[in-house]
Amino acid sequence: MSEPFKKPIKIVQPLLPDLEDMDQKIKEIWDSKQLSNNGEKVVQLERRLANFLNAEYLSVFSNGTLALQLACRVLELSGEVITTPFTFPATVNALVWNQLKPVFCDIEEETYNIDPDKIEALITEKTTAIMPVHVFGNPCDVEKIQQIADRHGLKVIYDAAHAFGVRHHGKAIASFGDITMFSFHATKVYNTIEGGALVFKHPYLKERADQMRNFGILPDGDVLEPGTNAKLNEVQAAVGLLLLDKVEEEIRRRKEIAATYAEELGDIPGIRINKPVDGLEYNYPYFVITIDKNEFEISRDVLYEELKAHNIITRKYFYPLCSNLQCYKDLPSADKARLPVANKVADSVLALPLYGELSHEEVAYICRIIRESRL
Ligand code: T4K
Repeated sequence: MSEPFKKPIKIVQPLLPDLEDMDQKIKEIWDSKQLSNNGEKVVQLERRLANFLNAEYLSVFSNGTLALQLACRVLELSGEVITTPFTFPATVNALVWNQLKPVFCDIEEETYNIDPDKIEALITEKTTAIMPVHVFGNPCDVEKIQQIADRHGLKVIYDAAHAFGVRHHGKAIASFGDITMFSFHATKVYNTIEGGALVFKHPYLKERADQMRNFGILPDGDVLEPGTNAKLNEVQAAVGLLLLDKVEEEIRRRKEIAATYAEELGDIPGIRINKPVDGLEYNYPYFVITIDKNEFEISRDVLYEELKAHNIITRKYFYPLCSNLQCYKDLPSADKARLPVANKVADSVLALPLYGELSHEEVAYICRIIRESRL
């Protein structure tokens, strides 16, 4: 068996601006003495992001979770919202923070996304929206979901935390649904350290969200609806501006690494690689495999420990499943028998290290340990 790697291989390494470029931006901010509250850099970032993401109406926020919360608020949702259990807790938490009841729908085994064929059975007279997640950047079946929403008069909010820059059959990922949320957390393909954005279908939604991220203050100074503080600051916006020039190169490198992984691991019995769907311009946010314990001979959990013992840090995204968390497990829709695919996937999934600076030596080492672990 191989020796542990000389230094820990992290699952993610944040994309960083060059220090000299950052110095220059900091100097500009210091000179302006405007540190937050819709300063010049935030305005510039919103314009450039709108352009990059093909979005007509876009706003940035201090993180993706608050952005999702505000999306529910500006759409005036109430009652029940159908969502996926196979996601980061932030998705479901955002509903509960708006006094909305999450209703879990099972997922597709191929894409890990919400299964559109199982949504309609969950709709009641209390349902007001669907909140699907483009899991690991793979687009949901947006057409089927929109047809269901139209038939039942429901809103659609996409959690596209992982899907920055993704295009499907030539269409930008944010062109679907009423609102789409992107996360710009440090661990994402593109980041502003902490941050997020909403892309809106209608300008009035952007107008309301812009007020709500600034305490709900209206142009005349009055507050009609109490808002929150979800503003991005100027230093974070500067990071975002600089990283917009680097993100395409980052994605290109990740694509190469993902191809190496696929080549090295593709023929191992019991390993299935989560592949981008057809017709996709993908962003390679994670490299995810699922382990079939019977064929691979050891379980996902044993493989995780084996990799850890060799200084390779992986993540069981998304385990535990949201529907099995203490705070959600007693919901009627959280019953394991109703979510067989999601439970199976959550028990077998493993995200491997993926970032532009991951070296060929590191990828080769990770693949070797995975092969050796079943011997
Ligand atoms: N919806 C979905 C589907 C999401 O996945 C997320 C966030 C959200 C909504 C909410 O968006 P935000 O409010 O976060 O904008 C991480 C991230 O914190 C979280 O943003 C992300 N999803 C989630 C999938 O991953 P953890 O708890 O796994 O993070 P942590 O601290 O364990 O870090 C992961 C690895 O990254 C570690 O190996 C260390 C490394 N790392 C991390 C940071 C922050 C670094 O090397 N440098 C760093 O600065 O949640």
